[in-house]
Amino acid sequence: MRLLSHAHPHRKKLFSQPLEDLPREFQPLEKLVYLTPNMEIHICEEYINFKHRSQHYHTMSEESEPQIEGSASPRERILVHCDLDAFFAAVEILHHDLDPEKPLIIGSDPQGGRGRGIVSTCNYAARAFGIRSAMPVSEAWRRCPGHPFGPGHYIRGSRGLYSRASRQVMQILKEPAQHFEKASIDEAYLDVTEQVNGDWDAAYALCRTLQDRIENEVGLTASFGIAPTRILAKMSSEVNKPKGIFRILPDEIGDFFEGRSLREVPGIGPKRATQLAEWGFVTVDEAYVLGELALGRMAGERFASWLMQVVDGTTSSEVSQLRSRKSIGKERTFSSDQTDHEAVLEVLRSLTDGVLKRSKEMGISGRLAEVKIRYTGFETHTHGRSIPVAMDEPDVFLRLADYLFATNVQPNRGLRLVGFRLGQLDMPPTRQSMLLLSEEE
Ligand code: TTP
Ligand code: MG
Ligand code: MG
Repeated sequence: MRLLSHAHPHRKKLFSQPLEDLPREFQPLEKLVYLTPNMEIHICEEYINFKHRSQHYHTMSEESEPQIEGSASPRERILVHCDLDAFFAAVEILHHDLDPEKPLIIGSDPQGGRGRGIVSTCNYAARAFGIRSAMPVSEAWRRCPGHPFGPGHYIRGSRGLYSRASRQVMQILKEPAQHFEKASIDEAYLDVTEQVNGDWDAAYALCRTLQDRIENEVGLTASFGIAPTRILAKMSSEVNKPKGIFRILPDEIGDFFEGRSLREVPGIGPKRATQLAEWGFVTVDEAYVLGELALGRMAGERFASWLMQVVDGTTSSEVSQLRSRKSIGKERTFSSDQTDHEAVLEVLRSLTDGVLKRSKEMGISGRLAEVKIRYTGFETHTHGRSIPVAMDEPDVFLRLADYLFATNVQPNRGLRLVGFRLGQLDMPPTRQSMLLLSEEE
């Protein structure tokens, strides 16, 4: 139902190839839309941001898109994007009870300014020195040296802490949302349209509540964006950072882009922005008023079409776990290399079981079973097998894991790690797909 709304009625030209230069998240779905003689619209949609492509077909008649009075139209979803503020740094401050007013930089070892790695992130006090994520750590040191030369506090960071904090936050965000999607370690999308009954003020109040809960229960500050599409929600969460909430109503999108730098649009990288600036286009509205045709001549048709859709508010508003996930996996590293393969197989079984439990919780199924084996000396092999339809039945994957391990493990070799991964993810299995499989057995 909702998918139809993504097919812009005035723009029949559809993507046939992914926009290579956009980050995965914002690559539009590859779509083929065609009309049948009885005016049915067929949408063939390919989730191009998956490693293993899977196709979904949707069929619906054109009249079946009613405008329901009093509630949001199918096109008008209310999406929330939440992004934690200076995430890694905030977790370290909380964990080590550090002074948030002192510049804290998380990243590779600065080695007194000679370090060759990069900055992961830094707190807002460090940002005042001009330090940013992905900056060479030597440059960060130059701007704000560490002890004993300056006030900078440099930490390598501890992933485990961040994952734990992330899980706590996601648990809070998941609660009220019918559609929830963890997009990265510190951000998530929520479709709250139904929960707030299409009311944008209620959505704002909900974000305030979530923001307070994250602060009180986890001790971290978060920023929220509320808007009708994913990309707009993501851009909004940046606007009032830190600890901000910003909302773009559907009729405010044009105003929002007025004077806003093209560089602020996720998906427009420095290369593209520089190219556009050379032609004299620095802001989104300057590029937009050119029109799709003229902009397309200069910057490429796919880019032009995409940018028009961003400003028209017709890019994706789909919130689904599947968008950000390629696979679900678990692995175990042994403290000493194992020669008892039977015992390792038992571990593999319990990991597989854990993965399938997790996928059930998330409402996700998969087609690919993959077993990973690392031998003494770090030599790593993965062995995979696909089934014809996506499933989330533990028994099916336990048998596949057994089979893949037994037929591939090299006898008499020490094992250092074993893992299981469920790939080629899809929505939960339909009754039909279950039937198909049982017929094959
Ligand atoms: P971001 O949300 O991009 O940044 P942030 O949370 O640190 O700051 P902001 O307040 O602007 O949201 O990234 C989340 C975490 O991901 C960040 O804390 C550290 C990590 N990260 C890296 O390790 N390398 C990077 O280049 C970036 C951008 C982030
Ligand atoms: Mg963040
Ligand atoms: Mg983030």
